[in-house]
Amino acid sequence: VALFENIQKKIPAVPFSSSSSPKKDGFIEFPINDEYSIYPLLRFADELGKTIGLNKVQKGETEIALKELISNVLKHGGGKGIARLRIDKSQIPQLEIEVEDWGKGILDVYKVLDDGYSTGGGGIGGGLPAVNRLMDSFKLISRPNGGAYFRAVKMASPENLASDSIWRFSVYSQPRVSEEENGDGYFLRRGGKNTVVALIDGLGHGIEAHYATQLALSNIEKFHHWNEEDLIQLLHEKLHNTRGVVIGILKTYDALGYVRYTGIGNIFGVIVGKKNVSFLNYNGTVGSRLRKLKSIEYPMENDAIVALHSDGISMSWLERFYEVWKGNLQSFTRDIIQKFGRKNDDATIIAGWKK
Ligand SMILES: [Mn+2]
Repeated sequence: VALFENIQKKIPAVPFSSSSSPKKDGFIEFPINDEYSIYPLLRFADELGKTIGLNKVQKGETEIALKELISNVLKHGGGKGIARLRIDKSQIPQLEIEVEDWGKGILDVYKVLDDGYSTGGGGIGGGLPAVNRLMDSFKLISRPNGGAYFRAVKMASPENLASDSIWRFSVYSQPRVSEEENGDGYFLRRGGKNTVVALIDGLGHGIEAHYATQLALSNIEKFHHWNEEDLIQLLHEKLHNTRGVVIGILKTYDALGYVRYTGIGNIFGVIVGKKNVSFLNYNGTVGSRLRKLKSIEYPMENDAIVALHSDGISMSWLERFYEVWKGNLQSFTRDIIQKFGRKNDDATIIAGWKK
């Protein structure tokens, strides 16, 4: 069973696993037979969208996703299927779409989600990647005996998550002395109400480390909204011809009192606050040796600092925190590199401050 799941927005108090056993309660079903099957679906989705307060953009995105899902059934899913729609108001109000077909299934679930990949048959090739990008959550299951299942969710803007706290970030990176290419890399992307941070250290240093890290970055660029466990699994597959990387991924949420961290190998992560907490990393190397891993949530109070850095920086700064912390993130990251950076390795630090 090939499974892919992508949840872009954190829903408070709902475990991730809840979406893997969807109940059929409250769904309205629509048969998919031909190109006209889309019209009743679009009308009903529009009605449901109004009920939960989707705005114009959200309704437009849902419409495109629906069209792509139905067109996928017609072109690649054997031409027949079923679509289901319902709304759920129990948490953040949301419109849920399920589509099933009885075609051949999907051989490579990651590949069909790559932008520019075409499943052939004259499609524009942007179908499923577009659904993945436009919806707040997207899941697909390809069954071993044929057929595919898709689930996509559009959430109304969660006004109740309005926030009074602000995250700031600063990054500082330098390659090993005498080396031109940096084997470290970082990713920092601010979403609506959350931020995705990744720190990557290619094994060793120099051009090959640089190559592995850049390949990881180009995939994170495309798939940063996936849940972190799936993202690291994807990177592991994409990097199998490289020397591999270690990686730490951090997600922060403006309105929530925690951050989520997922890490493999030698990346140092810590929250410096009333109490210091170090992040747990799993053993392994992305690209060559990876066991099952889990994201972990860590409480984070306002005014705390979070820092991720590569092993090119000595961890001893933590005991001498007030020599480098002057209430300014930029000077903090620069001073850490200058005072605690090792000359014989690439060194990178990303620090965040929740004010
Ligand atoms: Mn290193």
